[in-house]
Amino acid sequence: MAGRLTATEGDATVSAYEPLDLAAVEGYLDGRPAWRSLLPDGPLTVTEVGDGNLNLVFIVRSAAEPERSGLVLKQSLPWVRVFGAGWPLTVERAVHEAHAYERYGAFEHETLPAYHGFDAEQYALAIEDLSGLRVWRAALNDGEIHPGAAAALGRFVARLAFWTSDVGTPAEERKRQQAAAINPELCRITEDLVFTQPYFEHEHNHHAPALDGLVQEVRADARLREEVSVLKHAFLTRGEALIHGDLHTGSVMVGGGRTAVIDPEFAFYGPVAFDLGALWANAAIAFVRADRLDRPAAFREHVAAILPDSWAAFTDELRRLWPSRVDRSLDDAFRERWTASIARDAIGFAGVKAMRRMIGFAHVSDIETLDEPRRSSAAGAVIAIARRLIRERDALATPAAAWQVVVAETAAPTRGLAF
Ligand code: SR1
Ligand code: MG
Repeated sequence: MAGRLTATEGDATVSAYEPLDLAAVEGYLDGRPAWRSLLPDGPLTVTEVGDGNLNLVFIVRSAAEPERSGLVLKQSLPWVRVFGAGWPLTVERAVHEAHAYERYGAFEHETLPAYHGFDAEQYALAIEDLSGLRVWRAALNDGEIHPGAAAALGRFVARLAFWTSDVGTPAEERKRQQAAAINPELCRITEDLVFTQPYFEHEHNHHAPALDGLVQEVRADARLREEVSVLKHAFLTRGEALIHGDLHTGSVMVGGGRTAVIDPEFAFYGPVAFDLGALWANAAIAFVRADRLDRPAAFREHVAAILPDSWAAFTDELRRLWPSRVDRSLDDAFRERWTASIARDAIGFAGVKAMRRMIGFAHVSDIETLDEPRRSSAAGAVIAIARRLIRERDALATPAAAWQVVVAETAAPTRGLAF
């Protein structure tokens, strides 16, 4: 392992914790027979595949049978991986990820990878090796069509909205669950990186020079900032359900007819609309990319269906589950009003989630891998979409109307770019 951390180097609770490295994984598994037994006897191969912003991710396989599916080990680092030790971050995020897999596993049998447990000393969890699947963002970037992914995600969000909220869990138990799932450090990342920093000058932010004028306009738009504050307050205070908290297309794997939701380390009791908004933001970004690359109509239609398909699946599943609710006083009329408010807020959250990927800290490969001038043109279109979704969400009201904004702004000549 890379070296034992003292309490002062990271989190106060991590004195026995050591980040794994390639050479250490095999020995580590020898000390965890339950996980080792999931792999064939004999030598192992270990690859580090973490391509997210935060963690170490190892795929472990049998050296004799490299084609055979192995095991994934995911371990928290005491800092933000893409930034380094200068941005400390609690390793407790692995606890939240493990807890979310466990809680979701009680009711979600469609979209989760097999979960094999958690090592509370090393802040590591073991899940199914999903190497036969691809990260959905990468698949979309390559123009692949994966029918059914959007609907599966809509059902996933409906089930967590139902089973972890007061609708599906008795109120006292729901409050205990909420207390156990409090996730302040990861929420703080979202509060800062999604709702605050993009709207001010901040060292974390970056964008292409051609976007300078547009970005200044965004930061000077008082009405926009007011709406972002309203959305941020909803994120801060509306503990409806144990949401995934980071449900972008990089947290989803697809392939072979399967859709798998991964990386629930941002899970906490928050607004259900935030998960749908994350998905819709990334659908909009993928749609703009597909347009700028002039992808075939069938692919563009596939991307355009992500929002309506996920929404239809969400509402259908919520309605299907409704007769099983534990609080019968929450009636059908409430369900319709709740659903309508989720739609409006999801439109706004889609706006802030799209905006942060253009002008904040963590950008997305959908846009970053485009050549100029396409890259700035695409980013400009996403900024225009995001701004309208945030400002106009109440007037738009329906997901279908929101998608019309995406289509119109994708086709509109991008204004305000300086080449
Ligand atoms: C510092 S972490 C940056 C982003 O990566 C994660 O996927 C979340 O979206 C977070 O905001
Ligand atoms: Mg992630």
